[in-house]
This record gives sequence, C-alpha cells and structure tokens, in this order.
Amino acid sequence: MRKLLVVAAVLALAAAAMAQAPANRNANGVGYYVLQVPNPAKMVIDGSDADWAWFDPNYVVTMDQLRSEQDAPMPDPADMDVTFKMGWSPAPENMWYFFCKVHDDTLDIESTDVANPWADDCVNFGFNALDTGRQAGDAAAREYYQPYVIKSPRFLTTPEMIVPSRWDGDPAPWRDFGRAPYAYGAVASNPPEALQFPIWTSDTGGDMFYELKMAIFDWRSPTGPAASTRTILEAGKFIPILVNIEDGDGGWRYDITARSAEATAAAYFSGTTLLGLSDYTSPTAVETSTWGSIKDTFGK
Ligand SMILES: [Ca+2]
Ligand SMILES: [Ca+2]
Ligand SMILES: [Ca+2]
Repeated sequence: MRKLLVVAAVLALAAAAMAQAPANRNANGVGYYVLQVPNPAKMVIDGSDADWAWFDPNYVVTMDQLRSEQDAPMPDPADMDVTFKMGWSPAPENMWYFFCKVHDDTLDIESTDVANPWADDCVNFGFNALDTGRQAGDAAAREYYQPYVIKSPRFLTTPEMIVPSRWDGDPAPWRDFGRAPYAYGAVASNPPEALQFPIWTSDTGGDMFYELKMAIFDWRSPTGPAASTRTILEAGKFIPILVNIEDGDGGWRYDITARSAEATAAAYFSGTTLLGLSDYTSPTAVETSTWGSIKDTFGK
C-alpha cells in the first residue's frame, strides 16, 4: 500500500511537471500591465472611456502587441483595429477593469443564442489567477480558469451581457460570476444607432466599445461566488489573463489574442502584472498636482 502511494505521488509530480507555462506566453513578448484605478467611485461602466483619462497611454495595448489566435495574417485596420486598457482596484472593491475599443468595418451582433456568440463581434476574456493552465475536458478544472464573453445582448433570446463561454456540462454554476455584484459590463457603439441592427456597416465602418469591471477568483465554487475564493489584487501581483477579441462580419472573421502561439498550444493565458499608483505616470495626476501648485500660489 505504502509503495503504491509513493508511485501515485511520483506520477502526480510528473503530471504537474508536464503542465507548465511556456517561457514566452505573450503575443508582445514581454507581458501586459494593469494599472491601479485612482478613484474607483468615479468609474462608470457605460461603454464610454471619459472616466479613463487617468490611464497612462504608455500602457494602452494596440494591434502590434496582439496576434491571431489561429496564426492567420492580421486584419487590415479598416477591417478590425483593437485598442484596450486594463485596470484594477484594491480592497475593499477588489475588481479588474477593462475598456476595449474596436474599429470595425461591420458591426455584427446578429446571433440570438446566448450560448453561441462566436460568429459575432465579442470579447472573450478570463483569469487563471493560480496559473493552472487550461485542462481541456476536465470539468472541475474550469473552477480555476472559466472564461466569459461580453457582447451586446440586443438580439439574444436570453438577454445577458456577460456569459460563461465554452463550459463543460452545466453552465448554471458559472452564470452568477458574470452578474452583479461580481461583474458589470456595458457595450456601446459609434454611431450609437448601429446597435439597433443585427448587422450594420458603412463606407468608413464604426466602433464598438466594451467596458467591464469584474471580480477575479482563485477558485470558483460550483455553488456560486459567495462560496468561492476571491483573488486579492495588490500592486506587483502576477495574474494570467485571457483577452481574445472576435470579429464577425456576417460570419466569423478574426480572433485576435494577447497570448503567444506557445501559450495557445500549451493552453495557458498571457501574463499581466498589476502596477500601483506610484508605478505609472497618470496624465490626470500631473494635472492635479499642477492645479495644486497654482492654488498654492494664489493662496500666498
Ligand atoms: Ca466608463
Ligand atoms: Ca471586420
Ligand atoms: Ca465585425
């Protein structure tokens, strides 16, 4: 019996050794940064980035830092051009923030099945805080990495903004993680009326905006968020994140990702590091201190 236990332990170690993140896991070769939100109370999840003026432009992720998940050629900017920014708030809010702008020749939100958003414009995103990797086919492993999709719910038969993507078995346990008070999402478009149509296009295209804030969990309990383990966000923390932006133009076109080809092959997420307020240069913090010195001058 004792010998069998030793053999089992050695096999478990071997399995753990096989499942390792690749040395380069990021499409940009270096990784991505998530900036601490200076004032979470001022953030409004509405699809407008008017409340993101504090964000250091050096950390905006652009197409040259992304790749095709299928290693296809990158789209022409007129067809699809993505920029996004990521933020985080410490306790007590303890949330991940995301704002993504997609310039697109054809805005497509035609699908009606909440379980199948993939042919449309959407963002597929997720967290694997313990960096377990994605163990395909193992339903329990989804407790560590379950991704979500955000898209406009306008034409969905079941109108939900943030839904679990590609679950194994029953999706019900994952749904509450995509709902308040654990997740808030908004989708907007330019021009605004484009979202009134299943498929909208123009000579110069349009823009889709996705804004999110969402709780991150080390482990998700099948009984729901209240019984799950929240990830405590703090400066310097490393969080593996999946960010895939899908382009449907009346049929699937592109799947643009932040992870490297090696990470895709090994089923790992790309790497992000949380930066604190003193770790980046905020344009609005500079304005605030300038205004502070002006006020000091007048006060003398
Ligand atoms: Ca906003
Ligand atoms: Ca397109
Ligand atoms: Ca599109």
